[in-house]
Amino acid sequence: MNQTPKRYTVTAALIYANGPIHIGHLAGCYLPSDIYVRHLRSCGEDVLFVSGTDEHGVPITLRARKEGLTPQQVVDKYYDIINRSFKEFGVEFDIYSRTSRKAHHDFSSAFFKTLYDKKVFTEETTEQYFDEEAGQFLADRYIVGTCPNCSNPNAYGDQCEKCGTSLSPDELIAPHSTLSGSKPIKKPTKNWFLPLDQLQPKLQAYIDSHQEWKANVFGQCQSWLKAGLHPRAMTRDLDWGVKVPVEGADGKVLYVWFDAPIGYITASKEWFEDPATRNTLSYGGAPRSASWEDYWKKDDTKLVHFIGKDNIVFHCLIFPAMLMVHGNYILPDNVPANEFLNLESNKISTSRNWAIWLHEYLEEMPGKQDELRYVLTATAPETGDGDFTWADYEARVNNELAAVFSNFVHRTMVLTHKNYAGKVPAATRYTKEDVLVLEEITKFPDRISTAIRNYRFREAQQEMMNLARLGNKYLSDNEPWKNPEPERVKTVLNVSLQICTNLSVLCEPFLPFTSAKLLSMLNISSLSWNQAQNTSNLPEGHQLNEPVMLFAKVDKALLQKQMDKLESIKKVQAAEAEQAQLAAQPAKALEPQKETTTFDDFSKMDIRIGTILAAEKMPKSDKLLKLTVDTGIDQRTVLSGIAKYFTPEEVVGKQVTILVNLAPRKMMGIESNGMILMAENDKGELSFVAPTKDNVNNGSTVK
Ligand code: B3M
Ligand code: ZN
Repeated sequence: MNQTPKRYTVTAALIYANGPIHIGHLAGCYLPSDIYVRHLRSCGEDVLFVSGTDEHGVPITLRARKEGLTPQQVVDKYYDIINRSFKEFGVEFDIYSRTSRKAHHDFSSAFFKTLYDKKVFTEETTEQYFDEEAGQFLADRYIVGTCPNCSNPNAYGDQCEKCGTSLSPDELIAPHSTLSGSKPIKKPTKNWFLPLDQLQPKLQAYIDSHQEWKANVFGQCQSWLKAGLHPRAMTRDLDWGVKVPVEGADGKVLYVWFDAPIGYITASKEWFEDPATRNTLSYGGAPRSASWEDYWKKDDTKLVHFIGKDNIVFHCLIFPAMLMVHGNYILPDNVPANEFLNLESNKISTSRNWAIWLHEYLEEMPGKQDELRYVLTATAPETGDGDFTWADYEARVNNELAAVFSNFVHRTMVLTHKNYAGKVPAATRYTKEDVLVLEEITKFPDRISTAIRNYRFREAQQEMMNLARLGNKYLSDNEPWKNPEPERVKTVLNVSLQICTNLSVLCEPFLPFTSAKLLSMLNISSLSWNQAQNTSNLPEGHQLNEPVMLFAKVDKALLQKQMDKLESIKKVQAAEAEQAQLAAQPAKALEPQKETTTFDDFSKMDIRIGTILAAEKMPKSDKLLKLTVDTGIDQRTVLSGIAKYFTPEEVVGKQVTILVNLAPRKMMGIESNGMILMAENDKGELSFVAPTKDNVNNGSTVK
């Protein structure tokens, strides 16, 4: 938009209510949006900040099947966990709604009806994939196959999450059903399509007018446009979702990516129409505009969608297309999508449980919200994928939050209490150096603001820390604790206290809990962003409250627990991977029957039942175990190539079948007398051959 916005509508992705929130979600869109909104409000802007859970679509029904719950039970369960953890983490939406509410069913259904009445949709009967075993059409995540774009073998029927391309089931190579695993057949069914192909020129012009978007977002949009858009079905043959409000659509619901973004609008409307849905916020901003329509239909509103990179196509092309054809709505002004966050160098994965879950963090590291907020913003995946590690968490908390921020504030407060009973001393005479420091202080609000408004949150937070660094250095350089001149000490502490005050404003978007503690220590109510340009916010003689420590070093024991938790997940993963690999090994073809042998030849073999009395690993061999076997006729040493499948401990005491008259053989300097008979399956796994009754004593013959 070319004008200065009068108000802002800020949305954060409506996450599927099919699992809890993890740090990847936080770093991807919830922390950046919360920082952005807190900052705007601190500047006195009029902002409506909405989010909620996406409670429709196949991700929900699949989860319900997995957990043995109904879809409604699944969304109720996860809505509660997610909503609670956001609140505790200080991500403060005006409203945290859910798409299963009646208000949303009504509104999204009416939106569809408007497009239908305007004859926007093309109505088409097409052959769609159908799972005969499950008796169901396969759309979206019910069907997977190979992505035609990047060859990812696990692309969904509506999108490849690896390359971000939006797909239709027909485009998948070698598709199969995720319900039964079977190869689907085709069956005709009627659906309503949004003609994205016809809208392409308008969408192209829209994207072209946003060269200022982040390179990853702009680039992806251009490449989809270049490939050419196709009509896309906006309805599905499913029973969970918003019913399609037209005749002849029994058993059909709206495509989840049709109704979900409309959820942003519904949530805004709910905030105005049903005050019970409003969250209580800990901070202010300008008064709100009169109606939800101001936030969605007025040209002087700036609409910003915060999302993760896998949602780009839906927010930058499909939703704008819907808004365009509906008419009356403004279009997204920016969609600052982040890349992904890794955890200890590995991709975060819900299905492999490789994640740090927010609700668990909050429970296991109580009171440490700002520490996590800080580290996640410091490593935010803004321009490329980021990586969270516990070692980095420890280093940043100890070396930055505790050693710089907290240390500076604490020293300033303690000295003021010690020297002046907690009353702000007067600054009587500034040195040249003081003047430079005071001048520098005034520049921070603008610097931080510019970075935030341009979606560079890492840089913004770094700048905020630079102010704390400046204060910490100023205090250390001036050493007021050992300066003999009382007037100088007063001035130094006054300047330091002004920095603390300005920090309480400038840290608030990033560290809201810390800001609140700081305000309470300083015994002031919050100031506006612009006031942080002043260097005399705290008047002389103002009484401060007792100091508290803002940040402590990370508790080693708690940290170790977190690291151990990841280690044990790794072990489970490794075991599962091994299992999967074994299962995936192609079965060996069964050996053909050997040549005929004679009874005489067979009876030359003396086969007995014996018991393993002792076992040990052969040094320098990963195959051989050295066994002592009681054959009933003697006790002897047998070397057996079973070490890959059995440990010495587990074979001791086992009854086995042994060929006792095999010619002795020397291996690795030890003579082996006989051979233990083993059964080998088609995967090459070994098992002992042993009697099935317990009356078979050692020495019994096998014929
Ligand atoms: N529910 C995808 C997700 O949870 C989708 C976002 C909707 S935003 C309108 O990642
Ligand atoms: Zn792909």
